[in-house]
Amino acid sequence: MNHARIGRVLEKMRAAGLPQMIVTDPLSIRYLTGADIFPGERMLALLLREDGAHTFFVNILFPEPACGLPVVRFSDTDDGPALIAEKLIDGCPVGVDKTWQARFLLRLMELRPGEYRNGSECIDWVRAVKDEEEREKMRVSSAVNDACMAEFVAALHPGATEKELEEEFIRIYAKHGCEGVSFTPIVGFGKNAADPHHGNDGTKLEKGMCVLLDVGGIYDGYCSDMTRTFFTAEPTDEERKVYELVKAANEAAKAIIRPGVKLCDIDAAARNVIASAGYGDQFTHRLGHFIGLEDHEYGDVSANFDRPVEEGMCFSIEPGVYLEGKFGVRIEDLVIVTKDGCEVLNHYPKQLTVLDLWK
Ligand SMILES: [Mn+2]
Repeated sequence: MNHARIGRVLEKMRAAGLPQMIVTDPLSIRYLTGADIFPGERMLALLLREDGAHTFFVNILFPEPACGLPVVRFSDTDDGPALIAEKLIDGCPVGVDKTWQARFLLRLMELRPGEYRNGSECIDWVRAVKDEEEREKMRVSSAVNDACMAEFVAALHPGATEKELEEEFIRIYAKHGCEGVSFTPIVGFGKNAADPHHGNDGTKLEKGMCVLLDVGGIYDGYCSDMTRTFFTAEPTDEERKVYELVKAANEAAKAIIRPGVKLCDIDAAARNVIASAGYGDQFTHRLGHFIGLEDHEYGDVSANFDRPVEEGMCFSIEPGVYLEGKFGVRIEDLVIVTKDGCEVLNHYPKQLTVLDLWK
């Protein structure tokens, strides 16, 4: 078990008035205990208590975790929530993380009536602030993504379809030692790039189409995520203007990041650049999301989050402008907040690039 991380969660629980908390997200459990158990539909739970009497509940189908915590084992025919109920402190509220299946929580509430609260932020905001070991893993993962991006660009060729490039990109990540992809790579050609979450299809690359690549791999447990947009012919005036605008928005956001600045103000810094050029309505999503063990972790860089950022937080900065039926541009980097600014994890170039594929 990781005492420092569990200690940080206990501090947040104290501040939230939660003497006990049930953590069930397998990635949070791995983060806190080192136990790598993905239980599927079965129950897995880590009960954290402020008095230190933590308990780990693990089905006998999975190997006994050697993490130094008392473990309660159970079988498929046991009543898992009943075992948890026995270890709860009487009369005290119980925090529960946001992903626990309702059928387990509702059963526990029936067995042990009382106050239950969404305590997920006690773990989510701890995961949001990367420790030294994690910062280094995020740097390495993004360096791998930079190297893969160079190979993705080299793999582009006239007539290639989005779908076949998706498959090729997944092979390239595997070749670079990734365990998997952070998400299915997004390959958007021309007007498909105007759909921020385009599902790759049989569209063939033709001269003049823009190419939007939103890609990330999982390396040593940590996700990368980067977007670049390229042109395949001399851009039109509008394409050039939009590209430079999105790039300026990306840079404006990064320029104000330092501890104490609010997430919503970072979003506004980028959004104002785009809105003042008249494209505010075409920037249809939040500026960014937290990232780490998962591609999208809790916490948005958006108007909905006024939390001040802290040194060690890691999130994406990904402004975009989408012109339906025409083209789209998104430019995304990951950053880690430092003591007086931010460290940009992606080094793949961002200047407007025309790929000469029809030589
Ligand atoms: Mn992203």
